[in-house]
Amino acid sequence: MPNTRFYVTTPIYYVNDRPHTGHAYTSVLADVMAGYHRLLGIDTWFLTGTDEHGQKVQDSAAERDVAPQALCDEMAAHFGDLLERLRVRNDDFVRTTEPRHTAVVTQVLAELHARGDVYLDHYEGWYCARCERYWTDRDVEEQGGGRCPDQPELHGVERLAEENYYFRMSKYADRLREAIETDVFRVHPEKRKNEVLGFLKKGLTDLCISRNRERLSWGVPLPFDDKYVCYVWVDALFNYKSAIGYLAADDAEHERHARWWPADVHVIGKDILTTHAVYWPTLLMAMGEALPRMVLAHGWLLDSRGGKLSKTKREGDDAEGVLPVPTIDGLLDVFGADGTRWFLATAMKPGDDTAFDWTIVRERVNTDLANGLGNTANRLLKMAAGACDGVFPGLGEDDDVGETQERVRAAAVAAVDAVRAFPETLDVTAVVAAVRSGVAAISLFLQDEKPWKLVKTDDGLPRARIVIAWSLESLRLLALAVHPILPESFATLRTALGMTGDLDFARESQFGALPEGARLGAPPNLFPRIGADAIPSA
Ligand code: ME8
Repeated sequence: MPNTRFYVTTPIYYVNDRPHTGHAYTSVLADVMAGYHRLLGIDTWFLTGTDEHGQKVQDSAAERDVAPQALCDEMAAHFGDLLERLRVRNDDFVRTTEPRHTAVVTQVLAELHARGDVYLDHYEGWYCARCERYWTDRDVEEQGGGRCPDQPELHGVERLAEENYYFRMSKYADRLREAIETDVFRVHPEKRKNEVLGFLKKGLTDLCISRNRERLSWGVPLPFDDKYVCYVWVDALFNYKSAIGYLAADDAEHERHARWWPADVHVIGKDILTTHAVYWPTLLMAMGEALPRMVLAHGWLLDSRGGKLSKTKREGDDAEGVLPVPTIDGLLDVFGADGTRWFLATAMKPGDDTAFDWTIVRERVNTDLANGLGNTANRLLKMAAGACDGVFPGLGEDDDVGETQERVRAAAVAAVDAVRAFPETLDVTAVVAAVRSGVAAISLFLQDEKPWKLVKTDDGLPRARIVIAWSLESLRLLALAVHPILPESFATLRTALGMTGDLDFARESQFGALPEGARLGAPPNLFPRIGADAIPSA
C-alpha cells in the first residue's frame, strides 16, 4: 500500500538527567526516517519529547534539591538544544507535564475506569521504587533475592501489601497475539517479534497502573481516587496521541488526530519493547483505538567492553580497561552535526548492538565522508573547473559506454532506488551501502580512464569531459540519496553540482537531469579529515 502520509515518533526521554549519545541515536534515526519520507514528497509528522513524571524524576529533583517541575524545565531545554545541535527537524516536542497531555491522560483513566477495564485489588509482593515496577516472588527469587530483577546491581526491592488499581491487560492477550502474528501490528525486527510472542506465551497478567501518593506524588492523579497517581508508563505512552489532538474538543485538533493516527512507526530502543509492544496496544484496544502500524526496536550503543551506555553508566564513569565513551557534546564538537549524524545513522542495522569509541567514529567519518564523498566531490569539481570551464559538459553521445562507465550510472540509480524503496524497507543502512558502492564505482571509473591524463591532449579532452560528466552526474544522485542524513553539507554540494531552485526528488533523481551548460560551483571542502589530535585525550 503506497504511503500517503508518515507519522513517526521517538520515545519521550526521561528528564532525570541530561541527554546522552543513546538518545541522540534514536532521535537521529527517526529524523532520517522522516527526512526520507519528506524527500519522497510524503506528508510527514515527526514527534519527539520528554517524559517528565515518575519516580526517577521525583528522586533526581530531590537529590538536587529543586522542585520537580524546575528540573523538568531545565532538562527539557537540554533535550531541545541537543535536537537543534543535531539538526533534527521534529514537527512537535511534547512534554508530559503540559496540560494538553495531562488532560488526555485524565480522560483516558476516567474512561477505562468507567468501562470496567480498571479495577481495585489487593497487592502483595515486591516493588522496585527506582524502576517504579512491581515484581513477583518468582522474578525476585530467580534473580537471587532482595534485588531488583531488572537492575540488581543498582536497586533493592521492598515488600508491599496494599490496594492498587489494575488495568485488565490479560483480557486483550489473544487479540494482541493475533495482531502481532499477522503483522497487523508489526514488531520489527523479527527477533523482537518473537521475543514479544514468547512473552505472551507465558501468560499475560493485569497491569498495576496506580502508584500510592505517599511514596510518589509526581504524576497525574487518578481522577477516581486521589490517593494515587498514574503509573508513569501509562501516562507516557499516551503522548503519541495527546500531541496530535486525541480527545480534543476542538474540531481542528480532532481532525489532526484523525489525519495522523495510527502512527506508522514508533522508533524505540529494545529496552522498552514490552511497554510498547504489550502495554501500549492493549491500552489502545481498551480505548477502541487503532494500533500503530509498527514498533521498530533498535539495538544499543555499547562501550568498548559491551556495557550499555545509559544515564546511570554514562560517559565519564569509564571503568578501567574501557575506552572512553564519546559524549554527545564531544562528538558534535569534533565531527559537527553532519559527521555525528553520519556516524549515528550508519552505526548499526536496527536490531543489532554496536560498540563505539572515538577511533571507530573517526574512522567511519574519515572513510565515508572525508575520503569518500567529500574527496570525490572535490576532485571532480576541480577537474571540471580545469577541463570544462566550471560548466557541466552534458553526458554526451558516447558509442562506447564501457563496463565501468555503465557501473557508475547503475550504482547511482541503485542508490536513488534504495531511497524510493525506503518507505517499505525503513533501512538507512541499505541506502548507505548503495551510496558507498556508488562512490567506489566512480573511483574505479576514474582510475580506469585517468581523465587527468586525457585532458593533456586535444584527442583525449572530449573523452575526459564524458568521464567527468558521468562521474559528476552519478555523484549528484548519490548526494541526493544521503540528503536526509547530511542536511547541512547537502545544500552546499547540491549547488556545487549545478542544481538550483526548489528540491524536486522526482526530477533530480533521474540520471541525466542536469542540463548541459549548468554552472558548477567551486570545489567545496565539505568534510575535512579529522586527525587523531582532534580527539580529546582520555
Ligand atoms: O525509557 N543505545 O526514557 P529514557 C541506543 N521515558 N539507544 C539508547 C541507549 C543506548 N545505549 N540508551 C538509551 C524511557 N537509548 C522512557 C520512554 S516512551 C513512551 C517513554 C534510547 O530516557 C533508546 O531509544 O530511558 C531507549 O529506548 C531510550 O533512549 C530510553 O530513554
